[in-house]
Amino acid sequence: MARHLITSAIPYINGIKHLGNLVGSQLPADLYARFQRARGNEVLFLCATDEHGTPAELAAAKASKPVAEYCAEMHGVQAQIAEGFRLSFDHFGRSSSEQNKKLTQHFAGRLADAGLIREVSEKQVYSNADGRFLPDRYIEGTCPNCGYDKARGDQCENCTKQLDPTDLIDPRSAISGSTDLEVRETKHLYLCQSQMKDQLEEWIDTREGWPILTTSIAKKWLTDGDGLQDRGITRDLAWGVPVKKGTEEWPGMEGKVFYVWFDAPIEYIAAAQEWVDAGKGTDWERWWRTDKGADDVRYTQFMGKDNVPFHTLSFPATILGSGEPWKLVDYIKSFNYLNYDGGQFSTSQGRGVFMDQALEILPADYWRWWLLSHAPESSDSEFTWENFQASVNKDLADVLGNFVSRVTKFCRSKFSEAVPEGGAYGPSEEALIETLTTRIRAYEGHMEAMEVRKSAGELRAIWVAGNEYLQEAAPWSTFKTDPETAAMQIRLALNLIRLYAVLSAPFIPDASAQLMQAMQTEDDSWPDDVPAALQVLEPGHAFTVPEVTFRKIADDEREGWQERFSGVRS
Ligand code: B3M
Ligand code: ZN
Repeated sequence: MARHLITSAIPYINGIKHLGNLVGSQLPADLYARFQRARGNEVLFLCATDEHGTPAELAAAKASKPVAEYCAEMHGVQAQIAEGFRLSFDHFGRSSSEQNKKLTQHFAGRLADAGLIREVSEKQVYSNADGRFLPDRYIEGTCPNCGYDKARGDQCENCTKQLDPTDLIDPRSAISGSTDLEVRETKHLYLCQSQMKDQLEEWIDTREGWPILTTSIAKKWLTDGDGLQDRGITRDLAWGVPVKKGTEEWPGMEGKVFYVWFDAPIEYIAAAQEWVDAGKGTDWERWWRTDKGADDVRYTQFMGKDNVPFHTLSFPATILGSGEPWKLVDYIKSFNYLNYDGGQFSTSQGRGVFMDQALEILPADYWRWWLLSHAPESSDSEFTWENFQASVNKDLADVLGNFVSRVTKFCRSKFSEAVPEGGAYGPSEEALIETLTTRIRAYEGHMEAMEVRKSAGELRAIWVAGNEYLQEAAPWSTFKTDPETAAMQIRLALNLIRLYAVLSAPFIPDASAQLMQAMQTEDDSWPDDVPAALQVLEPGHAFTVPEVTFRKIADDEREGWQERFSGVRS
């Protein structure tokens, strides 16, 4: 049994995420976690809310709430929506936890002891109108790298370049819009990433089979311009992890907090501690400490491409620099962007479909299927309502749903609500089993490789194979002349429904559970042996005809949604 540690990038606390966020990290991570569990492997799947820094402060101010209260509330909201999408986290933590605070301060202390942190007296932007320093996202302006005019002080959304607020051209305050800014002196801590350049580069060069999207972004920041830059890891903010050297005060750093991107990835570790402290697990170190058994763990991270620099460079620099035996990531699966109907999904502009809205319209499985089967892997992809309607109607309703309904209803009307006996499988059944075996092995290979679209394509082909068989075997005609053979065909088809439920569960868990229940079985063992898997439901085994598994989306309904989601969310 293999052991898989799986983390999804932790979503910012500042509001409900849109479908583009979902498909870029949490949803494919869930697919992989469910698949690994289904294969009988041990999985620890962690996520959390990213609660510090300017995004949280800004959102709380907008909601007129104290930031701690705002975060607690929004964590609850995000946790509930995650459940609605059936994201099967073993724990959904909070980066503002006590565990993360301690761990973050611990790492800072270790890095300081290793000589990897230096104090810098620097000039920072101060807003006279707002009466405060303006770090990160409090400043907007034009990106010096690509010219994008809405770049933020920490990163340009357009070209992914990590920025410092003072890099921006024509800066303005994101709080008040004021351009009455001046530069003042303040002291901050820098992580000496440049000292670790060779170590990081060697580590990245020796990662096998990493996606190009991941390594190319990492290499770019290692080698572009002057190479890897030291990063400021503290901020003049009130909300965050107070700057300390382990458990000691840090002279000169009073009233400052760590930069949100310093403590956020450390939450991956803290979430495992939270999981134990919440009584859900017993030993977090065997997942995270290579001296305590984590050597055999395979650690996979899921994220959007804009998060890659932090996960390939900054976080590994923290881990390696600590000199302690922490587990490093084994594989980073990164995603491009999902666009919305001719433009971008945008949280700040309220453009697109947000997770809560999606669930108001249709159950999670419809969204999971569409999003995963159109995951932005090799390039950006686009959500359109037409495509969503077409995929749902075809793949889910016509292919899978229809198969289930025809088979169960036919059996009930011609035989009974129990698996009929019939004779032995003939040549067309053997041929189907062979096709299915080949396809199921391919499906496993794609899932193992986290090729999300290819996996969906293979699963769809597995559903189609059953439909084609049914169409050809035509038990409804066979029945008239040879009920014995029709019985055998239906026995196979009912077994296929169970097999589909098992194979499809990582994609569409609710529908799979419904089918398992209709087939009145709890045997969800993975079909390592396909012929055997198609004998699990024995003659006489009772089943029920399930309610509609997937319904079709009508044109007027689709038009209504198109209209409703054409503007911006207020
Ligand atoms: N919260 C950014 C994002 O949600 C950030 C990820 C942190 S992962 C440690 O895209
Ligand atoms: Zn840019």
